[in-house]
Amino acid sequence: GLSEQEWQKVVDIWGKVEPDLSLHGQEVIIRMFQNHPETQERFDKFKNFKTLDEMKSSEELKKHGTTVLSALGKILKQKGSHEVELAPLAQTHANKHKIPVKYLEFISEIIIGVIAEKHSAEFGADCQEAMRKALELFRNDMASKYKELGYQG
Ligand code: CLN
Repeated sequence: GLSEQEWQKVVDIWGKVEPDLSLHGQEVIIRMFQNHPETQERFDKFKNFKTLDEMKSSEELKKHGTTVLSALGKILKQKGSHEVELAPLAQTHANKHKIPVKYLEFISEIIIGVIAEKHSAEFGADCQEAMRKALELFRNDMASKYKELGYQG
């Protein structure tokens, strides 16, 4: 798990992300589609986007980015006691969207990359490490839930 100081770093940096959640979310989703095109295929509503312009000008994509990051923020703020928030997410991502754990790894690295770019001064090595651990915990707990649900992920 993470120490109290590590959780504090995670929560503090999230406080820098939150005022501009939709911009961060849009960036995360676009970068994920560009770096890992197989993830785009999972979205009926986005799979036909071809160009970067199309992605950038989509309000729907921006809205989805906000949805994802606000769900993640709620989870991170639980500092590991996220059972209640995580269970429904594991349920939909296993049974409905069929999202392998590998894709959760992709998005985790991208989230770290986007924060590093936008908040380099506040997101030093120790803070990055804390965020990486928090996202690992999130993924591990998603993976355990997946198994309970009979999805190998
Ligand atoms: Fe996701 C929908 C949170 C990673 C694919 N995702 C949702 C919803 C979230 C949410 C809240 C709406 C409610 C629901 O269906 O449940 N997703 C998250 C969080 C993360 C996340 C938090 C990790 C940080 N999701 C992913 C990916 C995966 C994916 C690993 C593919 C690439 S990133 N998510 C989906 C899909 C939907 C969805 C396909 C359904 C979108 C729609 O059609 O509305």
